[in-house]
Amino acid sequence: MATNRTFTMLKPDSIENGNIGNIIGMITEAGFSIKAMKYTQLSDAQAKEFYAVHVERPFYGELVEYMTSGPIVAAILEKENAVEDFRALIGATDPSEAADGTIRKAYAESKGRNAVHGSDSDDNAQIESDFHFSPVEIF
Ligand code: IDP
Ligand code: MG
Repeated sequence: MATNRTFTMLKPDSIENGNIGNIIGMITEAGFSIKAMKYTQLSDAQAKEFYAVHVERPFYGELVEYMTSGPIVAAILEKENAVEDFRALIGATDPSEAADGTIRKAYAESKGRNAVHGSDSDDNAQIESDFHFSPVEIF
């Protein structure tokens, strides 16, 4: 069932580069409201589990190392058509292919260090939200 919610993480490069405020600004400016938000750091086990779908990919080890290298901001966002609209707002995985006006175009450093995560389906948005938040943390 579509929930009009998606899940995001501002990745460690966004925090390192001082872009939390700018990226949250782009997200709320685009009409998303914040249902949950947390400043945290992923453990090795959490990053491995979160990205388990990519375990066979050559970049998996690098991805886990990067995602555990510093704090992240995790959030649940709400808007009509949230998953699709948020993927459009963040842009292509590789910032050199990301459209003007997207978060990754503005702030990503590379295909690996690409500023933000966005869920790719309603099912994954639910799974990823549950991974990071308990019901009492969602408003
Ligand atoms: P997505 O984040 O746009 O959905 P995915 O293909 O699901 O992209 O990959 C998950 C994450 O893995 C990316 O956001 C990026 O951080 C990292 N990643 C993907 N492809 C590469 C690569 O070729 N080299 C290094 N890291 C990559
Ligand atoms: Mg993905």
